[in-house]
Amino acid sequence: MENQAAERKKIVFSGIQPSGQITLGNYLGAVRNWKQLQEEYNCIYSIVNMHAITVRQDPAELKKRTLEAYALILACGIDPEKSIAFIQSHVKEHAEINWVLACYTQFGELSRMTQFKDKSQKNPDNINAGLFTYPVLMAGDILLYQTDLVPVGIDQKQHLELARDIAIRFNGQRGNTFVVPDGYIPKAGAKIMSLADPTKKMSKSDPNPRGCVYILDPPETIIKKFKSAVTDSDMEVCYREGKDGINNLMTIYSCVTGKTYEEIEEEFKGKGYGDFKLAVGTAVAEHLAPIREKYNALMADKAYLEKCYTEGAEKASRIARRTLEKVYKKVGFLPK
Ligand code: AQP
Repeated sequence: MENQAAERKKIVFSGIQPSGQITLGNYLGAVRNWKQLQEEYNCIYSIVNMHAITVRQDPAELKKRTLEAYALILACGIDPEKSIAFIQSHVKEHAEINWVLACYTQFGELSRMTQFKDKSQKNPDNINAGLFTYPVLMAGDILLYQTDLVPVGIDQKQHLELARDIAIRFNGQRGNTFVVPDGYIPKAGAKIMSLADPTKKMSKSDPNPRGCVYILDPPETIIKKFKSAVTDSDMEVCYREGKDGINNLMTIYSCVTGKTYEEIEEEFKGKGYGDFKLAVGTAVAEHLAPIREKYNALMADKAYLEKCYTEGAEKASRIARRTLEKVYKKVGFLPK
C-alpha cells in the first residue's frame, strides 16, 4: 500500500548548469525550492553539464565545477536518499531523446527564444547549433521523467512553455507518450537582479563579480557586495516601481528572513540605505553559512559524492530508458 502511494506521487524535475559559480539568484529562484519539494514529491535533480557546453567552457574547469555543483545541491538540502540527484552526461538517454524531439520542434519556435538571442549577443563568435537547440535538450530532460512539475526561475519560463508545446505536439501526432509538465515559479525570488545593475538578472556568467553573490562567498565578501549594491537617490526603504535596486534587496531580505515587505518597510523606517544594505548582507551571510559548512564537509569526502552520483545516474537511467523505448516505438524505430 505504502509503495502504491509513493508511486502516485507527482514527479518534479529540475536542473542547474555548472557554467560558473552558483549564485544567490540560482538559489532563491530554484534550488531552495528543490529542497522543500522533496518532502511532497518524487524529485529528480540534475547538474546539466551538457547544457553548459553551449557556451565555451574550459574542460578542466567544467569537470571541477560539475562536482562542486553536485556537492553544493546536496549542501543546499537535496537528500540523495529521498531524491534522485545525478549528472546529465552520465545518463545517455538525454542525448538520445534530444534527436527525436529536435525533429518535433520547429525552427521558427527556436528562433523566438529570448535566451538564444541574449546569449548570441554575448557570444557573437560562437553562435553554435547547440545554443540554438538548447531548449530541445531541456525539453528532453523534463519529458524523459514524465515530469509533472518543473521548479525554475522566471528566465526559464519560455523554455518550459516550449517543452509543453513539444510534448503536446508529440502526443497529438504519435499518441499519448509524455506527461505535459507545469512550471513551478516561486512567488518571491523568481528573478533576482544583479547588485551592480539591478535592471539585469543576476547571472553566473556575469563577468562583473560585484553584481553577483555566490553561495560559497565568505561572509565578509557577501556583506561587502551588499554594502556596495546600487540603489537610488531617495532615502526610503519601500517597494515601489522605479526603485529596482531597493526592490531587489527587499526581495532578497524577504526570502532569507521570511519577513513581508510591510514588515521590512516598518523595520527600516527613518533609517538610511547603509543600515538596510548591511542588514540584508548580514542576513544573507547568516543564511548561507550552514550551506557553506556542509559543502566543505562534502567536498572533503569525494568517495561519498561519487557513490551518490553513480547511484543517482543508475536510478535516473532506469526511468529515462522506459520513456525512450516508448518514444522509439512510437516513431517506428525497429527494435534491436
Ligand atoms: N537571477 C535569477 N533569479 C532567480 N532564478 C534564477 N535562475 C537563474 N538565474 C536566476 C534559475 O536558476 C536555475 C538554474 O539556472 P541555469 O543553471 O539553468 O542557468 P540560467 O538560467 O541561464 O542561469 P544563470 O545563472 O544566468 O547561468 P548562465 O550565466 O550560465 O546563463 C534555473 O531554474 C533558473 O531559472
